[in-house]
Amino acid sequence: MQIQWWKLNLAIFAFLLAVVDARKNRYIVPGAPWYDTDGNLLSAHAGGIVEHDGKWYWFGQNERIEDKDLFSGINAYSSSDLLNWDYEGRALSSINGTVIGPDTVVERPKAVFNEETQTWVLWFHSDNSTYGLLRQGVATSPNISGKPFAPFEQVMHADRQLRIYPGPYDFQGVFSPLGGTSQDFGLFQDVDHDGASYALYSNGDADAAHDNLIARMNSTFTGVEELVYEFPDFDLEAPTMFFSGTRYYILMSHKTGYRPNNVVVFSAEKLEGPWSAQSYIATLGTRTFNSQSTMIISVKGSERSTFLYAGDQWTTAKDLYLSTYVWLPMSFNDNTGALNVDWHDLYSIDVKTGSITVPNGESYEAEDGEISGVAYSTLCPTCSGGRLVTNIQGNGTLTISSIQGTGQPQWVSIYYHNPDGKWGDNRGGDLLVLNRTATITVNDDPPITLRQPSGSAGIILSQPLNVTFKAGGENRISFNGFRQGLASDVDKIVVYGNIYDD
Ligand SMILES: *[C@@H]1O[C@H](CO)[C@@H](O)[C@H](O)[C@H]1NC(C)=O
Ligand SMILES: *[C@@H]1O[C@H](CO)[C@@H](O)[C@H](O)[C@H]1NC(C)=O
Ligand SMILES: *[C@@H]1O[C@H](CO)[C@@H](O)[C@H](O)[C@H]1NC(C)=O
Ligand SMILES: *[C@@H]1O[C@H](CO)[C@@H](O)[C@H](O)[C@H]1NC(C)=O
Ligand SMILES: *[C@@H]1O[C@H](CO)[C@@H](O)[C@H](O)[C@H]1NC(C)=O
Ligand SMILES: *[C@@H]1O[C@H](CO)[C@@H](O)[C@H](O)[C@H]1NC(C)=O
Ligand SMILES: CC(=O)N[C@H]1CO[C@H](CO)[C@@H](O)[C@@H]1O
Repeated sequence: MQIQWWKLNLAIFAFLLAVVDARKNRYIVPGAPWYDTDGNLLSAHAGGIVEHDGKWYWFGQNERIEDKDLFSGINAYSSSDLLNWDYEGRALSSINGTVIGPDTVVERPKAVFNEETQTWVLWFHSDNSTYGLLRQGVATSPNISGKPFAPFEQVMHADRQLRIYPGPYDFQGVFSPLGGTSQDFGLFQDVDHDGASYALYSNGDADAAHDNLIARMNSTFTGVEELVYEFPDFDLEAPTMFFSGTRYYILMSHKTGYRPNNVVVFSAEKLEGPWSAQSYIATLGTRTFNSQSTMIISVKGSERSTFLYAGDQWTTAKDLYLSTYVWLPMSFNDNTGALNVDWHDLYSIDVKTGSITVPNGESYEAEDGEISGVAYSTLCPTCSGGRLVTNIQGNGTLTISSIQGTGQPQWVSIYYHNPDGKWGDNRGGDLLVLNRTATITVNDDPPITLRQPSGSAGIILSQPLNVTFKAGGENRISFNGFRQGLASDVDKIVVYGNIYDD
């Protein structure tokens, strides 16, 4: 039989297309590991985002497990739908022997385009390893990213290739803004008014400091020119700002290191103030869903403007690479200045219209499952169905059965209760995040270990899990304590549709 090569080639081509298509994310999933379109873990922490030519560009700290340096680089990613991100390369890498060397601190990168010079300017917090220098730095580039132009370096991994495109940004220098100190960094460009840009930062931890500043950049966006407002003695960090069309809102976290706390918001009609009193943006005891503010994504769609809160769900300094992202839509009231970040296990966003779609999942209550050993079901006033399953440790197990699956990777949200933590905003306080750890087994698959960071009494948090069930209704999930230890209480699980577009 004669092989028809063109048919074979067409089949291979169609197969490749199908593989690529099958991997398109359908949802934004707060707290889940996020993979770029090459299949690598997305590493863009404490980031900033900017829209350009119909695409979003996300700049963030590279914290990959294989890069051990304190400062290894700033990564850039691009996306036209906010769901699927292409790696655009290193915007900036460390430079030996300079103030942005591998043993220095370069954090919270934010990029902005300057019309006057037709230049992209990448701003960041610059410091030494003990955070004693408290400066800002800038790098500039004629292009927002370097991917199509620069040659790349290939790094081989066991199962994949990581391409590192050296960034196009040229390091310009670091400085002390207005002759003062600068800690953390946020950037706001007032595109709805005069297009001016502002540096948002704290002036540090010295006794005379603890203030939060809004300072106007000069016309080339390469320096800070004038103090516009100072929040006196608020002792906050991780600032990010947006303009709603009526009011400016600034979000900031308290200073508790990598441990999350309750992010606050202030609002004003003018950047010079008067600014409102502060208020919390999320349910107390969730510590802003265990995240710290970093940027706001403004989606100005044809039907509505949607503003997404974007925060970092940090792990610890030792395992930063496992930190994830919490992006959630915000609702706010321009009459009162109230702003809320509401939890969704997952959602999709239509960047053309600006609308958010929250899919329905199938809920399975823990108390309806099979409970054995020392585990038991008990009343829980804040739980769905009014009950949860507790004391999951030792021989105590919970098994939820008859779960409907699709045979494809699906998101499953585990609603759990871990009240061990003591939330608080004061840095001197007892702020430990006390995670319990569960061992979760899906059907007869190898067990998964799930860290369950604490909330507070009665606070039910939800964590996404990527699960591949068998197609049909014959699936089960069981919960044990990791190494027989105490796992979190389980309220329910919610099974959603497929992770990827069909
Ligand atoms: C930077 O210094 C390290 C350690 O001395 C060295 O291994 C590395 O090759 C240097 N990198 C560059 C780009 O010079
Ligand atoms: C960082 O800078 C401060 C202020 O100059 C200094 O006291 C401290 O020793 C420096 N840290 C390191 C690791 O060089
Ligand atoms: C910027 O893009 C232009 C093409 O638009 C290219 O010629 C140039 O080399 C790029 N510059 C850098 C620094 O990548
Ligand atoms: C802005 O500030 C930077 C840093 O001081 C300086 O290099 C630049 O020339 C300034 N731009 C203008 C227009 O003054
Ligand atoms: C589970 O362990 C407890 C002691 O921790 C024991 O009293 C009980 O009999 C055990 N139950 C089963 C079903 O093995
Ligand atoms: C989900 O799990 C599947 C199967 O292990 C894996 O191929 C896929 O990359 C995972 N996707 C995400 C988004 O975690
Ligand atoms: C964020 C956090 O507190 N993580 C802790 C979870 O538990 C592991 C070990 O049990 C600790 O090493 C982490 O620090």
